[in-house]
Amino acid sequence: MSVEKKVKEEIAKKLKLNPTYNRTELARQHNVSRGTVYFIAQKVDAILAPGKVSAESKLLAQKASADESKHLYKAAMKELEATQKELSVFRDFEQVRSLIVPQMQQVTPYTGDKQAVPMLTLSDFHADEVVEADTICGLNEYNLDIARQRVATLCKGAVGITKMLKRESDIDTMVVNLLGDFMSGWIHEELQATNCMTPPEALLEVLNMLTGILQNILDSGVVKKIRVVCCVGNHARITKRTFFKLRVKTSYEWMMYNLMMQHFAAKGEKRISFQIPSGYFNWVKVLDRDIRCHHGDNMRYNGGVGGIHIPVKKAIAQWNKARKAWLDVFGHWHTLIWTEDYVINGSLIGYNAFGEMLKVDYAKAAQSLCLIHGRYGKTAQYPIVVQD
Ligand SMILES: [Mn+2]
Repeated sequence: MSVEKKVKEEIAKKLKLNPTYNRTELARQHNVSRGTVYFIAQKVDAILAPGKVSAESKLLAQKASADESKHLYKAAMKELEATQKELSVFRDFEQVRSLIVPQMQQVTPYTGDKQAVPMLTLSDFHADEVVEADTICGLNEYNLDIARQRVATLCKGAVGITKMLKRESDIDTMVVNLLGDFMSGWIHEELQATNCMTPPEALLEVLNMLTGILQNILDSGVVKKIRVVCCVGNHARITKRTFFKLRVKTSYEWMMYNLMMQHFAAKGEKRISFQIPSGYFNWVKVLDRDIRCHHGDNMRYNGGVGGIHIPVKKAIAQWNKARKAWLDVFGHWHTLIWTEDYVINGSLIGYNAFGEMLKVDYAKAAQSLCLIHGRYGKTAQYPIVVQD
């Protein structure tokens, strides 16, 4: 019920109870004009004593009625004005619209060079290491069970993304970079005390994990061939400090890669080939582009402002003087970063005290898959996030 109606009813009620109620007083009480009161009184009088309406109240009632009509007229005019204004905006828009002619294209499947190679980069599993959630503010938790679950997620992601990429590109080969630190080893006293496996146990676990990943991809039929490019990390070493000249052959990972290669050779598996490293770098040519793969520990970074990019760019510029790479691909920093010139892989272990100490950006555990396109170069880039 509108307030106005309520007020009118209130006045009528008072007049019915006392037909001689002072009209002026009533008007003042309800903050309405005397005319309104007389108008109401006229109606009440008509009910209480038909035929006894005074000339004065008749006149005042007519005035009140006229006032109300005037008020309604003014409101209607105002509304009309607003509507006209709105309409003119639409008229202007119509004029502008006729000036814009969208250039429509015929969207047909791409017919140029569609050759492409998905490049899956795996590194930094640290499968023997344990991350207790409460030591890292609950940001991550890691143990052997979680590592195995993450590997399962990784397989699904790698196969699923490649299937999707095949819808628009001709893909028959996948490059899988195995860039080291799949195990943490006993290189520090702390790891020796806290790891869930000894280095030889870790070696066997990771050997089975990686062989499984490769076999899964082959079995999925998503690619016809896999080229595996291997690099050793800094963690799987058998020496106290990383050897420079003998880096590769003092690493459990070098042994593991050889075992993997022999495993597939013994099975007579022709669809997979291995590039075992002999130094820090392992180069791979993908669709005529030179890619320099390495673990990523040969760069110094101590959490400086500007992030890891400055030392990385400096290192790449120096290495390029010796042999120019189209792209550098490495891990070690546990942070997934894609740029034009380099790809830094994430980790399977995820955020831990190492990341906290390095002050790298927090990120969920992830590995990298990107597409090298014959015509367009490095195009699609997918993080395979393996952490729930
Ligand atoms: Mn490392």
